[in-house]
Amino acid sequence: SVMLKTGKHAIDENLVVPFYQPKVDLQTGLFAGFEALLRWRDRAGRIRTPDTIAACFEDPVLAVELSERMIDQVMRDIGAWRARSIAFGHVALNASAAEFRHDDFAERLLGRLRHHGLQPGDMQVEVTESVFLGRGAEYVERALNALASGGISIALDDFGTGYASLSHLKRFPVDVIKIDRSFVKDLQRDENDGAIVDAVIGLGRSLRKQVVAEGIETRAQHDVLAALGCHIGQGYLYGRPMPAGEVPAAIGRQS
Ligand code: G
Ligand code: G
Ligand code: NA
Ligand code: MN
Repeated sequence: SVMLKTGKHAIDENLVVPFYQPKVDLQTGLFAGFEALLRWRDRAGRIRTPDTIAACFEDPVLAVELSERMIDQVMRDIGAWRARSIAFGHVALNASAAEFRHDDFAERLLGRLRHHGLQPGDMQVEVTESVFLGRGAEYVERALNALASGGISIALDDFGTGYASLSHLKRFPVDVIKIDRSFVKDLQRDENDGAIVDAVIGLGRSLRKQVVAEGIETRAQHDVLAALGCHIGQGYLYGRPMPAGEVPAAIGRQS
């Protein structure tokens, strides 16, 4: 298909460009870390978003090649920030079900981390509940436990939109719950969204997991989430995904 060809082009030409979106501590207002979001440069030099190569994330071969390019570039960026003592906190990396299904995902990531001389605390891995579908739960458990025992924290992304989330929180070493932005969008108008967000924050508190709210675009959304005790916020209100080169200045500006 055209999409797979396009994705192959991005991989072959090494055109994967991670962008970084800040994650903000809702109590202090300071950056707690960043989420790495894949971007790629097309033949005309334009920066494109993953929806233009989404099918590649489902192709077992291309997904791994894309993720390897992404992981190495992210680790080079982190290495450069570390060398300049830039306090970036951590970088959260998205892992698709296809790449996660490879037997050696955790070992590969930990190996790249050592290769680049980074600390496990520099990184977090975000998975959606789709990783729990398909292959056996024992397999997912093994992979997540390997990441966790290597010191890499794990976030459950798009929480509330998947299936059977509560048993996953109990069984797997999940450190962070990311409330899907569909629940944040109408927080002002929709009482049900408020109740759901409140319940998830309470769940996080009881289970001792950090709660991140995604898609915060307005000060009013921020105020509600901060008042409810949500730990971390992410969204256009605090910053759009930016190239690595803009991260040090963005960190400098906030203090
Ligand atoms: O950055 P944007 O909002 O356009 O991202 C669109 C989707 O692509 C999101 O679901 C996001 O999780 C996913 N995505 C972004 N970067 C990566 C990546 O490096 N790996 C994987 N597997 N998914 C990514
Ligand atoms: O699936 P995941 O949660 O990883 O997707 C993150 C996506 O959400 C990225 O494509 C990112 O660009 C997008 N995003 C980040 N902040 C906001 C926001 O405030 N509003 C909207 N609509 N999208 C956002
Ligand atoms: Na994500
Ligand atoms: Mn998400």
